Amino acid sequence: TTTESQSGKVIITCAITGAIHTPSMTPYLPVTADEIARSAIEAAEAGAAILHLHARNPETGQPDQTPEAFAPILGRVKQATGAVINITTGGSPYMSVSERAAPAATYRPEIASLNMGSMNFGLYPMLSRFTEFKFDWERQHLEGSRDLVFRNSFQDIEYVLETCYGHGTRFEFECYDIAHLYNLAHFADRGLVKAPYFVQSVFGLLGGIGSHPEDVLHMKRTADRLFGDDYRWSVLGAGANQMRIATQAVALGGNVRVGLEDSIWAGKGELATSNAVQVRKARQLIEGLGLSVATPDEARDILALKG
Ligand code: KMH
Ligand code: ZN
Repeated sequence: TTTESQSGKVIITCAITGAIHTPSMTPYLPVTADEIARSAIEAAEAGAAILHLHARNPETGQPDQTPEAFAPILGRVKQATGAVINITTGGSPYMSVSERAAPAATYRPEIASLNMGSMNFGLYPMLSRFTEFKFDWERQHLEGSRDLVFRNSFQDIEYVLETCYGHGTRFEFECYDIAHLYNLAHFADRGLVKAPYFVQSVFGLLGGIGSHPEDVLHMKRTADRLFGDDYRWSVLGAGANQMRIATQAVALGGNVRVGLEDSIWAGKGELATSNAVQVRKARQLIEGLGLSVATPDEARDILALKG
């Protein structure tokens, strides 16, 4: 099982800024390269073995997927930490797949994310909570999601695999629904991906699977059946469900992803003041369950990364 193969070590991934949340939602969202790098370094110091990175335009806070936007972030983070770098190929659902793959293809990180299926991507429910926006793009970003398909066709997935695989980059397979596990199994059957698969199950995004404990169990049971010992499981709960989902998954032998990309909260109605705050919470729950947090090198071992 996944529990035995990890010998009690749990990998914390921290997703620093992403493309879901916007600057007006929280003053703690890192936006400039300097803020993103500092926040990532703090997260690594708090126990995150893997840093999942996006970049933003420093003036507007809009997601920026140009390789140039990543350069200063990567430089600083690599200099200050030994953490595993994970570059997004999801970018934002408003971008084309070639735009999305460019930073990972350019910088050849140990890990790149790979989104395993197309889906609706409903961010508009956040309009009921957040009403004041400093920039026009923020409201459009939420409103536009009523008619937004996050496109990850089979051809798109192959494109990302082709542009990144030759560099020894391995993948965080983002699975937002059960079908996405079957899509991964399909690529495994075709020999286009190699075990151990790092499966990141995403719960509670509108358009994907829900965040009920039964959803979490169903995801794990299906992955167990499809991949057996050939996968390592990690979970992320979007929004306020983050820690409840993390707790259930860690108890089941899984790894966890936290960070302001997926949730801006530290408790009910309480904004997380940093990424490190959430990493510390994850560490507490892991240690509270009698397990320990994997170092970056232990994570490299568990996930068979190039190092
Ligand atoms: N924001 C997450 C729900 C990516 O960057 O490839 C998924 C994600 C996508 O991290
Ligand atoms: Zn991401």
